[in-house]
Amino acid sequence: MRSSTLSLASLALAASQLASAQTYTSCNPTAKTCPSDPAIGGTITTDFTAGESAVLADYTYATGTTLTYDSTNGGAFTMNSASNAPTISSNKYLFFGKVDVVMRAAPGTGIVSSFVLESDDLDEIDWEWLGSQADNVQTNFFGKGNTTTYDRSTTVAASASQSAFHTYTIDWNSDKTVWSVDGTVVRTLMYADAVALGGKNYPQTPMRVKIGNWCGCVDAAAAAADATKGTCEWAGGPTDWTQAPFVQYVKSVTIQDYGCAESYSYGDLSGSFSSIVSTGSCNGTSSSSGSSVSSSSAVSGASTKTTASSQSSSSGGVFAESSSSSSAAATMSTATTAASGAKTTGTATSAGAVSSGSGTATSSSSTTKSSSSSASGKPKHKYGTIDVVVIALGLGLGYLVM
Ligand SMILES: *[C@@H]1O[C@H](CO)[C@@H](O)[C@H](O)[C@H]1NC(C)=O
Ligand SMILES: CC(=O)N[C@H]1CO[C@H](CO)[C@@H](O)[C@@H]1O
Repeated sequence: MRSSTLSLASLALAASQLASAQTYTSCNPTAKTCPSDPAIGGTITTDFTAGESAVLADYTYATGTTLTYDSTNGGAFTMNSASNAPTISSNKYLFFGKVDVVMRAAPGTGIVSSFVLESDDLDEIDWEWLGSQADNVQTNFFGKGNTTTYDRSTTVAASASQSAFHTYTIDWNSDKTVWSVDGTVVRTLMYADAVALGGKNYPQTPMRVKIGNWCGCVDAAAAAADATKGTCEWAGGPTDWTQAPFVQYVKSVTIQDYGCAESYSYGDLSGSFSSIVSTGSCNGTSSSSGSSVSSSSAVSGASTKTTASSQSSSSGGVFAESSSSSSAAATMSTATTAASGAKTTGTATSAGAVSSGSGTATSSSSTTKSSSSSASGKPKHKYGTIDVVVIALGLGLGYLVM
């Protein structure tokens, strides 16, 4: 298979498709009826220092992903070459909730460590660490796959993120989303913020957690190609693979689902949080129902269905690969976005990942808001098309390189 069938044009097309939908979703609930999402319905803490079996109880490896584990640093997401993009996705979803990850970002110019919440209709909330910026981390979000602008991202302080473990938290509610580093709030996005289009592009549908390490700029050729140039700029430039491996370590992840259900489904095609139906009673490992969401409506019976209409708004964020963004400060460049899909498959080269980018800004606190939205999608239960696209892109890029 190699590239014989791929032309530059098709590559460009693949890249642009990835760009506009960072991650791919196998069934977009705003386009048609899709299978319901299994709910976390409680709190799960995954101890990556306990090894693979503990992780595989709660997460699934993307195709081509291999992680190694040690009792001190936890799970290692290793980038040795452009063909690596180790990524895992939680098996279940949260519908508003709080997520904490204790991790150490990967070094390396062009390398991007990511921790993202993604929904089936491409709402997304992100943390992204650029290997070229050891003391910063970027926040971002997308609503319904809208990647028309890249002004939603902010860059905030995360000192020595590549040598020290920090706890990065996303507290996602219907009225606002709050990003914190070691308990210090670094960004608050309100549902009604202009950058979230007054709620229209605010992340508000059931999400799952995706963690991955990928390369936003595999080499000089990627830095020069139109399809990947923007992402390369955002990522800081081409990766020097002689410095590999570039490792992102994840020690633990705690997901608290504010919803209380066995599954979540879309009651209509609106993609609105108020359309989400919670079915079944929650039976998480720990309970907690935090705030909003469906807890109020929490259902208890087995097949009861409740709509989360009680929530009022939500907040959202974005996922990783995709976009990048600028930061508060202002820089934004536009770039292309990339594909988060890249992360999804191991096979994919990270080159695919183009994200867009820009930004350099930094700020630390903030509430920046940006406006656009877009979301990302992600493969839900399977990686069909995206894999094909990513693989095609990877092969194509490989071909180009050679
Ligand atoms: C996408 O975002 C842009 C920029 O914020 C906005 O102008 C546009 O209306 C949005 N499109 C949709 C379909 O929400
Ligand atoms: C949190 C919660 O509701 N846990 C329940 C899950 O189901 C078992 C068995 O029915 C109960 O014993 C738990 O209390």
